[in-house]
Amino acid sequence: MKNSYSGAELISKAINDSGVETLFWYPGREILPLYHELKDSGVSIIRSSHEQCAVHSADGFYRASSRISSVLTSTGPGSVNAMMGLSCAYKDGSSLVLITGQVPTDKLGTDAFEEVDLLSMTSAITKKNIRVKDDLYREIRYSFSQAISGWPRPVHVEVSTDLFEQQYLSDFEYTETKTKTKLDIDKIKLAIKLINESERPLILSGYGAINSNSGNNIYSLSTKIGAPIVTTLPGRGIIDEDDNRGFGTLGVRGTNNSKIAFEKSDLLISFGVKFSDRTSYNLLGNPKKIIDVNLEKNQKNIEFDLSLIGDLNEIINNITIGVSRKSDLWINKNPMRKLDGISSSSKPLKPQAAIFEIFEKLKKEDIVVTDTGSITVWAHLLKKVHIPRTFICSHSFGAMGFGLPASIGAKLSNPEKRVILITGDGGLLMVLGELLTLSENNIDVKVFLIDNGVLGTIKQYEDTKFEGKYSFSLGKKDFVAISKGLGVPALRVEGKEEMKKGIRETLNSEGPMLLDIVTNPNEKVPSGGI
Ligand SMILES: Cc1ncc(C[n+]2csc(CCOP(=O)(O)OP(=O)(O)O)c2C)c(N)n1
Ligand SMILES: [Mg+2]
Repeated sequence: MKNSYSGAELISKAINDSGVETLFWYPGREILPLYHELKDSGVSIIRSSHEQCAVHSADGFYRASSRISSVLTSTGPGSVNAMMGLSCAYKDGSSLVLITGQVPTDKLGTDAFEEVDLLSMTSAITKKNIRVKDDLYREIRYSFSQAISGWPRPVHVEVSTDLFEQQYLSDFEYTETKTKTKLDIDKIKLAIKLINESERPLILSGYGAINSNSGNNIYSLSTKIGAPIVTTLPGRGIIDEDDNRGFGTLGVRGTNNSKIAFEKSDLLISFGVKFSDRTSYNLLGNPKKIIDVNLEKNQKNIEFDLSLIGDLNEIINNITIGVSRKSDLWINKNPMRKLDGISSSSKPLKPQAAIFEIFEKLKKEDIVVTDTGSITVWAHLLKKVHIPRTFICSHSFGAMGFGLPASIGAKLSNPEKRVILITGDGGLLMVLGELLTLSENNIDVKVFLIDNGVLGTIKQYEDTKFEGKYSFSLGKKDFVAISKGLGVPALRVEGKEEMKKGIRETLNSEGPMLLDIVTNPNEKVPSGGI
């Protein structure tokens, strides 16, 4: 039977029924009716310091858990601020639903106060963007199911402010239509044939395999056909990198082991790989055969010898049953090269020595989030990833300011796990308000600030390309005072012993803490991988 409900009631119920546990928002008059409906509805609500951060937090929530959350922002400027977060989630493949307020229906298209064409803006950075009209409950439920089906991507829903208080009849009926791609037996047979003919097969696993929880199945296939497993950057963790089958990352800043295995292999079998330019820069022109397995058709202009579209696990299992057993790994991995400077005691500290020391103290299941800059490179080179969704960075978009809000989302989706952030000073300065979000909500993120006083990545470039004419400064600031002023305990360390003690203290602290590690601005990230 249909009863009468306000638009805000319908949207709030749809958000709850879509399984949303946490919603990030920033206030605006136009969205208050929905906020007031939501706040006692069971969803946990976090007010971020900035709309960009609200979206990064929802993005981090998804990356660390594969569970969807939502963001609520207001008309005009409130929602334009969210565009950065949305771009990042879109490029990196994260599911979330952004609900934005819009001017009243009768003002649409009149250049009203705060009116801006949000749907045009988000059309390039969302999987779907819709303006809800009259079937609010169903349209919101549909938006959430779109965001999590297929390749994960954000969805934008725009609501004119008058709709929140308008009355509608609804019976809360919603039936999800799931389409499943039928298994193509002929292609499975062809894949089996190609693998049986191959002497040196190599498995490349991407973020799609993480989203499909395919780790165990990929491992079984690898064992049966003797194929090493290499991964993309976002695909790290599908195999424990300590395992003798895990050869590390392929592509930009990849491992030597993966590079050698790739060069010697005669067949590449890829699972859930986007083939971004970060992974495939050395793939084109290589004569080896490629079997690509993906949930959706790959948009990249790469010629595959065989492309299988559908449920990854179903495809992998059918291939594994059909292939002949081969002798074990056709190539063994070598010990990894140690990076220069990781044991250095020099003062100012080398950033790699500090990051190395932090990672030495972590447990396998701890979640590491990084911001963008030379710190991302150091962290990527120094971290061994053991478990999916425990190493998070803005891999395809490289957004500075992503780290702190994303780590908030990661912690909220994994309250039982330790979450640590590695950030640069430039990136942290962009999102300082999120320290207040940490302290106000007692969100237990350990913030490790690699404080080199410069935009390290830019300085390194200017040093090499512009004859050392590093031309600007990040200014004089006291991060400890700033952090404490925003309610997060903080400590500044300089020498090696001080740094080691500070890391111990931070990791053992109760609640959030910031460790300001002063490092050498002249240290350069190495070229290539390890
Ligand atoms: C939002 C944004 N603005 C600018 C850039 C370009 N950029 C990439 S890294 C970087 C410097 C980062 O500096 P910092 O956070 O201090 O880290 P460091 O490189 O010093 O370790 C800049 C400006 C970017 N990636 N994102
Ligand atoms: Mg810096």
